[in-house]
Amino acid sequence: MARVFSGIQPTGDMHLGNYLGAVRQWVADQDTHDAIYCVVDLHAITSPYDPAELAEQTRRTATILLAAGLDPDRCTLFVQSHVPAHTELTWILNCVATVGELRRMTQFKEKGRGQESVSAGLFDYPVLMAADILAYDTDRVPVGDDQRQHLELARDIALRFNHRFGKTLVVPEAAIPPFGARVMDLQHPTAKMSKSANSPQGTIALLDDPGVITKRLTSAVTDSESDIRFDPEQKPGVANLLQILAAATGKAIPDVERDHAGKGYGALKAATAEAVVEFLRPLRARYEELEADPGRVTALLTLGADKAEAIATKVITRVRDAVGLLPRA
Ligand code: ATP
Ligand code: LTN
Repeated sequence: MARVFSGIQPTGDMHLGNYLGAVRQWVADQDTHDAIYCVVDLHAITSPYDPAELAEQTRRTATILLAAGLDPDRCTLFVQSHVPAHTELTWILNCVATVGELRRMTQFKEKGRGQESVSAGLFDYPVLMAADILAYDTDRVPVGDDQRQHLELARDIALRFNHRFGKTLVVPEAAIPPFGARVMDLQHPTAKMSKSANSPQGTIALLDDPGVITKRLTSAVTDSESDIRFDPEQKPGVANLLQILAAATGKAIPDVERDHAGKGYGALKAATAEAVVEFLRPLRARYEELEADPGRVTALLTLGADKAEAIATKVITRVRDAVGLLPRA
C-alpha cells in the first residue's frame, strides 16, 4: 500500500478549515493507504507560545483527531517530538536546503511580517516539515492549499539529496482536495480560516457549542448583492458559505448553489449553520467520551510513537549512510 503522511500543529483548537482541507482526507485515506499522522509540536514552538499549555494542547489535538475519525487500529497517530529522527533528519536536510529557497517561502514572510524578532526555527520550519515527510518514505501528503509551496520544497530537497548522494529518499506528491482546500475566515473572507490568526469571530472550532456555531455563521460577512452563486473571486463570503454547506451535507457545490438560487443570504446562512451543527454533533460526542479517559489517549500515542519510530529509524540509518557519517559500531 502507498504511504500517506501528514501533520497538524497543536497551536489551538482545530477548526473547520483544518477538517475540510486536510483531516477529512486523512480519515478517508486510512482505508486505502498505510496512513501516518502526526501532531507537530516542534513546529508549534517556532512562533511565540505558552509552555504551560503546549502539552495539554498537544493531547487535545490528538484527541480531536481521534474524535474526527482517526482509528489507531487503521493508522499510526503520534506526537512529533516523541520520535527524535525528525530533528536529526532536519539537521542533515538543512545542509541540502538553501537559504535562498527558504527566504522565498510565503508563510515565513507572512508569519514574520511585523514581528520585532523572528526565530531561526520559524525560518527553518519548512525543512522540519520536509524531514517529517521524508523520514517515512512518504508517497502522498494530504494538506490544504496553503501548504502547496512547502510540499514543493520537500520534493526539491528530496530530489537534490538523491542527485547528490544517490537514490535514498522517496519523492512525495501533494494531495490537495478539489474543494474545501481553502476555507476562509467568516469575518474576513479573503483570508484563510486559521487557528492562530484573526479573531475567533471568523473561525468555527470543531468543538464549538452549537449556539456559537450558529451565531458565527449567521453573522458571516457576505457582500452587498443578493444573488447566490459560487464565485470565490467576486463573492468570497458567499462562496465560502456554499463550500461549507456542501461539505457539511455531502453534496456537490453546484447542487447547493441550485438549492439556494433565488433565496436570500439569511436563508443560506441559517441552512449552513444547521448543517454544520448537525455535522459536528457526533464528533463532539466522541470527543467527550475520549476526554473522560485521558489515559487511553496517552497509551495510544505511545503505541503510535513506537510504530512511527520503527519506520523512521530505518530511513535515518539509510540517510546517515548515504551522507557518509561513520556508523556507531
Ligand atoms: P496556524 O494558524 O497555527 O498556522 P492552521 O490553522 O493554519 O494553523 P495547521 O496546523 O497549520 O493549521 O494546518 C493543518 C492542516 O490544515 C494543513 O494541512 C493545512 O493546509 C490545513 N488548513 C489550515 N487552514 C486551512 C483552511 N483555512 N482551509 C483549508 N485547509 C486548511
Ligand atoms: N506545516 C503544516 C503542518 C505540517 C505538516 C508536516 C503537514 C508539519 N509537518 C508534514 C504535512 C506533512 C501546516 O499545516 N501548517
